[in-house]
Amino acid sequence: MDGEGPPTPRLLDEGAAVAVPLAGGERRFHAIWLRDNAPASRTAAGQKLVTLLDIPAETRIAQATWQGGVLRVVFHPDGAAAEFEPDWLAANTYDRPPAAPPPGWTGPEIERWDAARAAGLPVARYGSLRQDPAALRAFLADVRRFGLARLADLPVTPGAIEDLVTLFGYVRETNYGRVFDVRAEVEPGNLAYTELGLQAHTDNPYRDPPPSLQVLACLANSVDGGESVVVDGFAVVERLVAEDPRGLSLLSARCARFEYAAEAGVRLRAKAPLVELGPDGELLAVRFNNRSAAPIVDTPFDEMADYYAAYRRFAALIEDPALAFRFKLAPGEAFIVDNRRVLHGRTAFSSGGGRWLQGCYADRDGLLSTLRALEGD
Ligand code: OGA
Ligand code: NM2
Ligand code: ZN
Repeated sequence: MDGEGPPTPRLLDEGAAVAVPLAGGERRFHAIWLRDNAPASRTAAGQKLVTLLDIPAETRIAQATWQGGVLRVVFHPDGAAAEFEPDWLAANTYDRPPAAPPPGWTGPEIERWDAARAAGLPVARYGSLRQDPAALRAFLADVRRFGLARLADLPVTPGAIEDLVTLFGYVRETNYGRVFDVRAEVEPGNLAYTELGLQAHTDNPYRDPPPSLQVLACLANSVDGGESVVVDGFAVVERLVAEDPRGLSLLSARCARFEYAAEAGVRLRAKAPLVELGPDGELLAVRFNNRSAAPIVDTPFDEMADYYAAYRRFAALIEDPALAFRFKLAPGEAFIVDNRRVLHGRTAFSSGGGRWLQGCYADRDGLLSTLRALEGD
């Protein structure tokens, strides 16, 4: 004990690590980790100045003591010293019992939804988003939590969608343009530009990476049909795992292929699993787009029949009316989806030019950054 302070940290394994008593209990930290995270090796803006190769490979802790409420560590062999706030150490601990959540898990910031829950989500007013940071924050937080947010009162003007994206991030320009018109065309290069219904899908899985956000805004929708449908792909995966864990392991372990080549000068191709898991089984993304599916050739012969059975079940769950939320966009209404998570589609509509949407891609990182800044995080 150092006088009145908390118990003295204990050196472990000849200084390779230290066990630090913190408010939540004792937490171990490696010498190399502490040295790599020493506050003084960053600029005032938080950017790291020192690379790992600048740190001696044989770094050990020579001494660790509390001084004035902070942990002071002296390193061997060069005698460098660094100080760590206990709150910072507690917030950045990696000394936890290994969690073994089931594959397909998601963190606390994600809430899965079904059709009934989606119907109850708020519809934001565009004017409020522009004027009231709290309203913008709530809207963006819904995108993070549900992968979906709806909006009304957007000006019924071509290009208004771009101003909407500017509120939180950056337009992702593609071969379809910064903003694209979705309406029936005479020689459609994409089934989007017809009156056909579109099975719920994620957009552009033939890109690497696919755009992680899509906004669709309505300028006209006086047709019969032409309803929008959205489905939480993470809820679909949850159902699939509950029924058939092996189905999930097949869809996540083997790559599907996608391509789009209907325009002169465009040959987009990508391969990725239909369900993407992180190395620790965290559910990261789904990709599902029948229009752009290329032959699946990365699943071995002996697994293909089971793979297709899981793929079919995935497709059937997407159609389940309990999961798929349907609504009809009116002029001035829009929605945003997390294109890594939420599938969208539409029902067929009567011909005659009465339906006109504009779409725009953007990315989640910009949205989440704006949201954290609004949250003061
Ligand atoms: C698309 C699309 C939806 C719609 O173009 O990819 O999903 O409502 N369109 O037309
Ligand atoms: N459009 C509408 O991923 C897709 O091909 C969906 C995208 C053409 C930009 C259609
Ligand atoms: Zn689409």
